[in-house]
Amino acid sequence: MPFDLSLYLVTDATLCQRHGLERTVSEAVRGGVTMVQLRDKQASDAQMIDQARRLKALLAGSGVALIINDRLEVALASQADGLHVGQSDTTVRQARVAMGPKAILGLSINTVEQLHDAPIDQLDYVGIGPIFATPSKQDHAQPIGFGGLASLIKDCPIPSVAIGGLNASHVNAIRRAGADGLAVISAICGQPDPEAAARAFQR
Ligand code: TZP
Ligand code: MG
Repeated sequence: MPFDLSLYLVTDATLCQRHGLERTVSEAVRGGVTMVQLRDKQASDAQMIDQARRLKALLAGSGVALIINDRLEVALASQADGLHVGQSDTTVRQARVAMGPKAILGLSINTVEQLHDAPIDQLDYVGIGPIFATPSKQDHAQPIGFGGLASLIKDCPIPSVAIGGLNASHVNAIRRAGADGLAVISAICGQPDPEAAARAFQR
């Protein structure tokens, strides 16, 4: 499946409670979200498989790819479009073997060493961040700012998406740094109107 990193919604179970997961995602897609990652650190695999299947049905025919955070088994069981892993999760090579050549695989990157160590030939994109400190991820790595983002992107031969503390006011700076898009949790999840919150990024 082709994918578009322009506005990548990462879900959060607590913040999405405001409108419910499915309603948050469907409204956000109506507002212009181009890619969705199901991320839930608390749910069991079975719960997450159920959520993923619902989101997959909801996104069918929209052209919006569904990516699963961390859990290879969930991605496989739900036939999601891809998997996003962190530095300490299922390895990219394992995921590629298990999911096959068509799956969309993403890896989180925070330093130039991590970029150089990444199996770039097995990856479809990297998530770079956090750009700013954020309460949305516990124990996140050191924020790198727009300067850190730009210098990592200079060395990065594959598409990239910036994450961490971003909102619609950052779109131009992220573009100037060379990223293909922004990934956000709190700027859309938990907002009073997820559709309007997503639309704000397009203006
Ligand atoms: N990885 C790095 S920062 C982050 C993740 C999952 C959280 C981003 O959330 P927010 O609310 O967009 O800052
Ligand atoms: Mg992870």
